[in-house]
Amino acid sequence: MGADSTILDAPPPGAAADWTVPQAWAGYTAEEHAVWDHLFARQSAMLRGRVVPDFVAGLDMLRMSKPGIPDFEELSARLMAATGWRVVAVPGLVPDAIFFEHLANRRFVAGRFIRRADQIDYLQEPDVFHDVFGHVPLLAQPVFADYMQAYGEGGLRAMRHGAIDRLARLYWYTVEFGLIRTGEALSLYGAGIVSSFGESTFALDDPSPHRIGFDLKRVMRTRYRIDDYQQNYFVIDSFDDLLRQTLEADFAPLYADLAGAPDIDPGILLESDQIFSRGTQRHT
Ligand code: HBI
Ligand code: FE
Repeated sequence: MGADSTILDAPPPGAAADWTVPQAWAGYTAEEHAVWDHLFARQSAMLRGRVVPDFVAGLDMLRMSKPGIPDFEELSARLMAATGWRVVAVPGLVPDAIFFEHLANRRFVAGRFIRRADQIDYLQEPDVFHDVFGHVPLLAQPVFADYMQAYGEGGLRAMRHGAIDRLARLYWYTVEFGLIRTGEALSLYGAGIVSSFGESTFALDDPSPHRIGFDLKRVMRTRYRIDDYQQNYFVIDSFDDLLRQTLEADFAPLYADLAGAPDIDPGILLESDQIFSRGTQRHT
């Protein structure tokens, strides 16, 4: 996820200048592969009928149901053929500029470590299950793949405008915790949701959170919490619409506009919101 826990300012020993490390796939233990298999089976069952069909298509196309932690080389070869993206290993959270630079060049950075069996449901730093199971399937979807690259380019521009916080909110409420309309119903697509057992039902079915139509400026003004389920989720119409809304935005005037606008706390509804469901906010 995009949290800012422990980011070093220089690549640690063994990492390249762009912070990448070898995945060292042959070094995973049988226990580590078993943790992946357990999480994979549990999430695939949970997501049936809840996740956007493009996600399932991505899992299939990338042959991700093959047992064990995926080998990034093999995964990248399939992904490259689909959309020109690759998956590269990093030691943990990397600085924003490095993160954006990779995305802008169609490289998705993924942690290589996997949570321990006693940490199945909660961990602070993104591991290979979150990063690869959560994020990679949709990178095989051409429009979403373009959106991720545009986000990386937008990040590099946002750094020059001192607007990283705004952009991080966009990432949070789309790439990590986004919902999407599928006909009359809503489906999951955010990686933070689809890689979480608890949040994959909470985000879709619980009466507590608000579900609000996606609006770029609204999202960029909304704070988020990193320590619990979200109090509001934003719903996009389609990946085309998400890409169009963000690509069409001319970032300099957008950030100038937002400079005077107050932040919005999670859990708050505005007059102008398109409300899909008004939450009880019981779970806070
Ligand atoms: N590094 N490895 C990794 N993964 C992330 O998701 C990540 C990161 N560094 C910065 C970051 N995310 C975010 O803070 C940016 O989206 C703003
Ligand atoms: Fe993430």
